[in-house]
Amino acid sequence: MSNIFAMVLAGGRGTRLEGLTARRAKPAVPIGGRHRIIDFTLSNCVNSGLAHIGVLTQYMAQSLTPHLSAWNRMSRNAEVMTLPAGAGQEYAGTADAVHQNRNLILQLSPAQVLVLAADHVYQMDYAQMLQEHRQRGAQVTVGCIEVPVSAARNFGVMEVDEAGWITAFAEKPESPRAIPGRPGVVLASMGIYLFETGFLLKLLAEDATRPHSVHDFGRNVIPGALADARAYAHRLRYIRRPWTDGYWRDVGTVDAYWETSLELSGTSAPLDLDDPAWPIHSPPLDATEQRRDRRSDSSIANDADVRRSVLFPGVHIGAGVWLDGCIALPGARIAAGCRVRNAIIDENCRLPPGTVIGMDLDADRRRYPVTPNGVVLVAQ
Ligand code: ADQ
Ligand code: ADP
Repeated sequence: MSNIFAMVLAGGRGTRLEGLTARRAKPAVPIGGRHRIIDFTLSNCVNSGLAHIGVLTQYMAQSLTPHLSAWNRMSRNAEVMTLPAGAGQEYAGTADAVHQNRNLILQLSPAQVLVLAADHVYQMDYAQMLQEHRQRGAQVTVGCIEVPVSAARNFGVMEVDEAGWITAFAEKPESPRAIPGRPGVVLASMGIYLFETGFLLKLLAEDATRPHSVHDFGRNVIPGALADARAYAHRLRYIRRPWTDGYWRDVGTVDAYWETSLELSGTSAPLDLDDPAWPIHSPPLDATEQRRDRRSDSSIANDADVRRSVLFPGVHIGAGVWLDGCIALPGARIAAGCRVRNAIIDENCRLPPGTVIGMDLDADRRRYPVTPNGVVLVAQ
């Protein structure tokens, strides 16, 4: 694994997360009580034994930089490099972001480059992906998972032959083809790609000069490569149960973020973030900011009633508060007598005494964004 360079794409804008990404990049959004979204991908990298990890940042890069430096200090066996888009030289798309770092790739001269997204919740051993990639003699291997056809328009959808070779790839198709014999189910790309290095550099050089390309892996590079490439589909499996399909969530919308957060905190959580075989690591959340604001630890009044909720460090819950289905991000303050259902309270937001949220969504809509599933977002 030490001969692979992992390039983590962390520069996307994440507009569908609305207020949660107004002041931070999507990969920097806190999740799971003490992590940020990017911690899943970075933990998968170090747990898989990768030694060289580059994180490509752009939108709100400053919201990620201290966290990435802390990651670099924390990781003994891996180097975590921050690779920001250069001044005046924006990354035009995911493929362009990698292309602009081609000199670093040449300098490190890895055998393979693993291109990863920074905004997914999952546990994955990339060594298994490499093993399959090598055994098959693939030039590129794409991580994939089955999803219901209703979700297909958010993803790249692939078709594969019996041996697992990719025969077709459509980015966010309107009318995707189901897996043969599995009506209602399609094979979705996880947006993660393992490339032979020379093959990647050749594809990127071709894409850079192709007219009308938006320089995106899913839209341009992967579909364009299929005609004459050996492209293989690798299925995500559970770390401890490799015979079953793994858990993977794209937390790109407020609803998906809310649902995934509650799923992870429930008694039958689909992932064990403290699994000794595959822990999700994180530098202390907001180590630097906490020092600056002198934020103390959390406090919850004795008579507060908190159900199905995720409370981050530094959250204060006042007397008589009732919470159900709430995510309170670091430093949120919920004053006495508030009653809040199905809501996200962003970092450092304050709810004044007696605030009622989630009981009358029409009233809530006048003050806050409310998602299609009825989750209320209280952001700054
Ligand atoms: P999308 O979900 O649309 O599709 P995209 O917006 O391309 O994903 O972002 C992928 C990753 O790249 C994210 O981590 C994002 O932060 C980052 N990124 C985006 N633009 C960037 C830039 N200019 N510089 C650096 N990083 C950038 C992709 C694939 C689909 C696949 C889904 C799975 O295109 O085929 O199904 O991911 O979620
Ligand atoms: P159950 O035991 O079935 O959860 P509860 O009496 O706790 O019954 O809740 C009944 C309904 O009232 C649920 O929809 C719950 O979310 C809501 N509810 C409970 N307590 C409060 C409260 N203090 N303020 C607003 N709604 C509440």
